Amino acid sequence: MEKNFSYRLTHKSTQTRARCGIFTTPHGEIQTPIFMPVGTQASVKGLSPEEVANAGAQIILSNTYHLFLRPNPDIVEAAGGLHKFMNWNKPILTDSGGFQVFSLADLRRITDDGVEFKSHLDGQSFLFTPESNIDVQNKLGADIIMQLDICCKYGTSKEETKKALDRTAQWLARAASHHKNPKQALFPIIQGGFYEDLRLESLNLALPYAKHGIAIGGIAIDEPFTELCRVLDVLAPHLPPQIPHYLMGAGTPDYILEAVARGVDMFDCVYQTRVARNGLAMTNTGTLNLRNAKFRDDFTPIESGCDCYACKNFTRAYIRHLIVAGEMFALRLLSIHNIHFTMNFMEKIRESIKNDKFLEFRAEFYNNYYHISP
Ligand code: PRF
Ligand code: ZN
Repeated sequence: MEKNFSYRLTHKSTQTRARCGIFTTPHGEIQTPIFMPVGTQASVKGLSPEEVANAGAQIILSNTYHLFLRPNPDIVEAAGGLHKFMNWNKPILTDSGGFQVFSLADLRRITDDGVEFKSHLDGQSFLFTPESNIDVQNKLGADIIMQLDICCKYGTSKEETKKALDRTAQWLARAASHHKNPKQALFPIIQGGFYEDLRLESLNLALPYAKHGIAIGGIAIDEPFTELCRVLDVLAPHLPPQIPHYLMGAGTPDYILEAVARGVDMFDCVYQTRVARNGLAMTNTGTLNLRNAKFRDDFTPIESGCDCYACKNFTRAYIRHLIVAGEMFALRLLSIHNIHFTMNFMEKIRESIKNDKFLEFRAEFYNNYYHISP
């Protein structure tokens, strides 16, 4: 019988824990380390699936919380699943919504059974249990689905963090026994905040369920960067090498470089498309704010040598004009460029790992992008 999922490591850095691999899913292969553009509402904001694919995306992320509230999972199921509904034929990952619900703060209540929350749209109350959340993700039909988890904010006490990780582990067991579709890989999520022993405990509780992949949650939120690195350093030696490791909600170049060095294979972030909507372009020499008047008569592309649609066809001056005039085409062009830039950055990371030059690549990138020498 043909296997629905497999992960094949192709290269390992001798300098760091960085690795390259190929993750096979029912909708195709993913080269890791990989960045996943975010399409919260079954759309990468402003772009057609064709544009997202042309920018180099191999897999996108969507959100159970949002699609549960609107249009609702039955509609997506009736459409034939998320892939058909949004006309994206490559792999999709859906996040459980644990993090979105966590962000609602006063609009939620957590019990052993699940999490009760009020819709940010109309205030209506709902309950996600680990089982009902799987039902929703089964209907959406993504290739990779995430367990319902509890994410603590930075600064949460050890006692409360421990309670959240215990519940997260119990919810994992319930999610795993409820999930029956072999065409969807369920990833457990490691929590445990910023406490070394709790992180390792959470990892050990997740391991028996980590068949196809494992995720690290609860970091890359608003903690200092050094704290994120510290948690990754604790986990890195213990992550099972034969499956992909996904760092949830991280995707700026510095986070990617440090996490790849610590063995992380998958990333997602709204940064690329969110900052595009503020006129920001990512380039190899740092970010450019195209609102700036100095670009008024700059008739060069966002980044020379970039072969994205925006750079091949338009100038900084034109895009600045669109931003100032409030034209939505500006955000589309910047989103295309930022996604293309990041996909290309991942490709360069993979190349550097293959040539065993990851550290050299990282040092050079930092030097050019952040103008700092590590
Ligand atoms: N849990 C889930 N999704 C997430 C996170 C998490 O902890 C994070 C934290 N960076 C981003 N997205 N389910
Ligand atoms: Zn470009």
